Amino acid sequence: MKVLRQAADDVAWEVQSLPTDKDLTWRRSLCPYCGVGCGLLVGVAENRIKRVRGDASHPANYGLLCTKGALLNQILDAPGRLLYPQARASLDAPFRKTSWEESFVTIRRTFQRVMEKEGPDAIAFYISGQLMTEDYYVINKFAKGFLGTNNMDSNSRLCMASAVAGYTTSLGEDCQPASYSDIELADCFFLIGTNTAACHPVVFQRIKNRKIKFPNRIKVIVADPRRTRTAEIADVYLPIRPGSDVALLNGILHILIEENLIDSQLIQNHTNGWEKMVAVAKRYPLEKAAEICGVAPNLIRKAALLYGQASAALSFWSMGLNQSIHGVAKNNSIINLALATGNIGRAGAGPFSLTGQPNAMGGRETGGLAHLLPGHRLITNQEHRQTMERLWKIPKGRISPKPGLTAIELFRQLEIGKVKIIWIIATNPAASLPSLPRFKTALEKADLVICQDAFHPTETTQYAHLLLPAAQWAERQGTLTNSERRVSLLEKLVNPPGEALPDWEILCRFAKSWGFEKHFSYQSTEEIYEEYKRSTKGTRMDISGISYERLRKGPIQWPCPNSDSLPASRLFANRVFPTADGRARFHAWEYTPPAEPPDHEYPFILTTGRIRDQWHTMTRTGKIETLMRSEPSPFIEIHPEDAKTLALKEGETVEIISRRGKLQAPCRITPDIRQGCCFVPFHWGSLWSKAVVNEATIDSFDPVSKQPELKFCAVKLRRSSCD
Ligand SMILES: Nc1nc2c(c(=O)[nH]1)N[C@H]1C(S)=C(S)[C@@H](COP(=O)(O)OP(=O)(O)OC[C@H]3O[C@@H](n4cnc5c(=O)[nH]c(N)nc54)[C@H](O)[C@@H]3O)O[C@H]1N2
Ligand SMILES: Nc1nc2c(c(=O)[nH]1)N[C@H]1C(S)=C(S)[C@@H](COP(=O)(O)OP(=O)(O)OC[C@H]3O[C@@H](n4cnc5c(=O)[nH]c(N)nc54)[C@H](O)[C@@H]3O)O[C@H]1N2
Ligand code: SF4
Ligand SMILES: [Mo]
Repeated sequence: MKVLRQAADDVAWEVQSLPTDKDLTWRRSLCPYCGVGCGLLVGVAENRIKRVRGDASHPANYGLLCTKGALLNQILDAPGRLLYPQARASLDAPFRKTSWEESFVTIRRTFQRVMEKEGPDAIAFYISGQLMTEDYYVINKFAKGFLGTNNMDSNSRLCMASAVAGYTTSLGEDCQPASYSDIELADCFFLIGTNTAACHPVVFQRIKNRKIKFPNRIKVIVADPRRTRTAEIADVYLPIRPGSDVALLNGILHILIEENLIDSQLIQNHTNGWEKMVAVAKRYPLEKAAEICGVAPNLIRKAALLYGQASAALSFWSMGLNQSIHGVAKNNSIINLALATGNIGRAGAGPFSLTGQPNAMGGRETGGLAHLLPGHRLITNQEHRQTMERLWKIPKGRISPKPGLTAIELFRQLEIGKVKIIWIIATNPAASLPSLPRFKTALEKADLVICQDAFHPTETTQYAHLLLPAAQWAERQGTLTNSERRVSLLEKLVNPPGEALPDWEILCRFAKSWGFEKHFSYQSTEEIYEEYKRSTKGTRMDISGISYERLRKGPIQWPCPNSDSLPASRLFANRVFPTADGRARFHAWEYTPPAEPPDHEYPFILTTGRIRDQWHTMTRTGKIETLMRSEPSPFIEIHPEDAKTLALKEGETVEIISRRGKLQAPCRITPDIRQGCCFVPFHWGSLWSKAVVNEATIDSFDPVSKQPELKFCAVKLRRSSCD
């Protein structure tokens, strides 16, 4: 085996021929963590994954992997696997082992009792962007088509909802226009609200490689209140005040208009709303934008000129834009820049929202949010509902026309007793939701909490009456779609432990026990995929041409309507957009303040996010020693001036108090964060430490996308007395 390992900062880059170890069988797989969707080669022996390498032939990563992906072999045997169903009558009773059949009887009885009295909308599913497309499809079908409730939302509401709404309102549909291959064709990168180096390390490495290769020609702009490692490759770093992105983007557009760096042809022939856009942008002259954002005017000007003068610019963003009560406005505003400068539908250009979870995109495709149906269809559209009713072979009018409760709404309804049952699948809300004190109480009020997870305990299993053991990653088969619309097939390579089952199978077994044998008797994930595929026929995200057989030869991007068609790697090359008149829309937004601006009593801004070596609530990565080494414990980042005012020394424990709750974390004093702001990673839940940042965060959400403001709330800080 030939392995060339280049020492890179965050990734091991391997150029390789297929391994031929004697004692291992090497198979292709896919990383189950982030939306980069890296291809893997895994070495299997005796029903165990022994080794993991990057797949040099996968176009998302060409063999690159980050630390989390490289250590995946350890997650299947990580401590705390949930091995069999467990039940208890009340939250203070111990769990006892039960059977699948008995579990289904419990669920059925409680469902029936609640439905008789309150109707199906007293039941809710809270699912995850880490499920596979086939799981998503059957859960959606069961809830919306058979149980009769649209209360089926996903943690993607906390993650991608603003991007979905942003693309839909600006471009006409939730279609990410560019591809990763555009990275090697772009000459300007605008990274805003994304810590790409930590969260999409392989994408970052590709950008960095390009910058290293052409250091003068390639320009990088980074806008983030924290100078993360992403900013290390920046020509211009904009340390903006949290929440001020709309002012920044309007200010940049203002300069582009002044300097005539706009694509008048595209604007005139293929967009609507330009006049209003110009009027709004004019209200953001450089000095005003700079003042709102809290950065030097010349930096904004420089960024605008780099972006505007580039021959092809790619903008990347993620949670710094999405997780905001202005998430949709921020998304529209970054897309406005791409439309105004013609950076869409051509090589090296595009407004590129980075998806967080491995199948966040697949969830959107299968209608895995409370307002959606498969194939980018809408619950509120009668024709869309009828198409799905025909496909699901259910009576006309069966799907409720009322959009279901979105994540935060759902937990608020649980709080007031309107929702009685919640079935939680592949997500850990008792650690990842904002305003935890209130939502933990809400969970305690439920008649039945079902937690379907690969691990126990988690912060959420503590609130469950019923635990259902799920197979994870290579223990099951299915498809995933990454950020660039690329569908990959993940094969089952080992057997799940104990009685654990794939998520789709749990739902299908339950649906059959409920009496829907005819509609849920799938023999394989391929059969589910083929049914789902039919729902995409003729849509913009047509995957009719993508079969399991074809995917076994390699991953494929949508749209791909025919089995002999080559998929389009770039959308909107003809500048025709999926709106009624074929034109994209400028949506002009004014800057407005966040939900909870700092004040005299709570003078600091708390922002939250991720670190490179942990995945979310640590149920997997927290159990891998090598990954724990780089950041063994949580921390709060604060600026040296603020530390001075608070008389804090490095490492001292700080109490962080908001209007909702409090936490404690040792302080890390660094000039890399804006003065007046502090940052705490959200990985450490209550099973791990006292630094549970979601005890303090706020559950206000964007009025359109319903995505909560996880990146901004007001707090006060003080030296902890228990230090
Ligand atoms: N290592 C690792 N990688 C992951 C994950 C993980 O848990 N760990 N999770 C995956 C998932 S699901 C997601 S959604 C992605 C998230 O990926 P990212 O969005 O890159 O991650 P975050 O750290 O949440 O936030 C990104 C940055 O937004 C900045 N920010 C905060 N407020 C603002 C603001 O108002 N404006 C701007 N411009 N920036 C702001 C923060 O300082 C932070 O550096 O990562 C994916 N990849
Ligand atoms: N403060 C703050 N809070 C945040 C964020 C933030 O930036 N700041 N980000 C938000 C975002 S973007 C996201 S995506 C969420 C993520 O938050 P969560 O979704 O709550 O986090 P995970 O730890 O990924 O939870 C996944 C769960 O699924 C289990 N699991 C793994 N594989 C499988 C499987 O195949 N089947 C089943 N059934 N279970 C499985 C894992 O053990 C784990 O318990 O957090 C959100 N919360
Ligand atoms: S970049 Fe993302 S998909 Fe690739 S190995 Fe790392 S976590 Fe996995
Ligand atoms: Mo996410």
